[in-house]
Parts: sequence; C-alpha cells; structure tokens
Amino acid sequence: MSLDDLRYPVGRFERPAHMNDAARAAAIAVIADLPRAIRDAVKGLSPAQLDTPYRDGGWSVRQVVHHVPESHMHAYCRFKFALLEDHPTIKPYNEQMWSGYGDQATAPVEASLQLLDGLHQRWTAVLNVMTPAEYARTLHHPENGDMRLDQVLASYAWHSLHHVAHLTGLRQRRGW
Ligand code: NI
Repeated sequence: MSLDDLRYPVGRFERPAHMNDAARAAAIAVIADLPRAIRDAVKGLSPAQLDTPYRDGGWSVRQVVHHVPESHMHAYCRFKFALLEDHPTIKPYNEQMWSGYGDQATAPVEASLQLLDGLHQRWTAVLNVMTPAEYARTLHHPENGDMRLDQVLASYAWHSLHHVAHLTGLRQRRGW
C-alpha cells in the first residue's frame, strides 16, 4: 500500500459545492454513528496494540482516539458560533501539537470514548434542528477560507470515516 493509501484510506476530503437534503441526512447519520464506530474499532485491543502507530510515522491508535473528540469539540463550537454569530472567524488549532502533548499518551481511551458519546449526542441534536437556511450560514476559517455549514458538516463526516478507517485498516492488516 502506498503512504497515501495508508494516510487517506477513504480518499482526501473534497468540499461539495452543494448538499441536498439526502446528502445532509447521510452526513448526519455518519456523525451520529461515530461513537459506536470508534468504540467497535478499538474493542478488545491491548495496551500495546493501543500504542501501535496506525502507519509508520503516524499517530498511535490511542492518539487517533484522543484526537477525534478534540477535533470534534472544536467542530461543535464552530457550529454554535456560526449559528449564533454573523460569519464568525473560527480559531484554528495545531492538531499535531495537541496530539503531541503528554496527556495523549496517558489519558484512558475510555475517557475519549465517553466524551464522544455525549459530544456527538449534543452535536447530532444541533444538526437535526438546523434549517436549510442555517446550513447555508457561513464561517471564516483563517486557513481554509469561507465555508458554509453544510460544507463543514461534509468535512466532519469525512473526518469521522477517515479516522475510523485508520483503525480498522490497521486491525485488518495486522489480523487483530
Ligand atoms: Ni483528524
């Protein structure tokens, strides 16, 4: 497998120009299901397996599991800011630095799984009450430019599948 296949197992994110009702519903279903998907993807792994990089030079399984709720806490706040403020500028964060901080090696994986459970229930509740007009609201990302909330939703649905595939791909290759 090429590095790109290992790093981008579901392909790179492509920002959709438009999202219809069905596309939004499919993306919301991915967000709603992610806590279960991640939990299943790490079920039964030993501490040594959790500390295994999903690819050479990549994050460990543990770091991937801790990264997802950290990323999605930002996502949740970005949605609420964009819903309640006019075209807010959101705060980027350096995910490599966040994932390199010491807590990522020591925090229990279960803590991040529980965080995902509650966070995604709340986030899904927001996504399910948003109107089509609200999905057209925008935010400004200092690095990625202006985005509509339906495009942000698409990016996090992709992000969810992307990281689950890192974990399931590793287990498949190792026969775990
Ligand atoms: Ni990520």
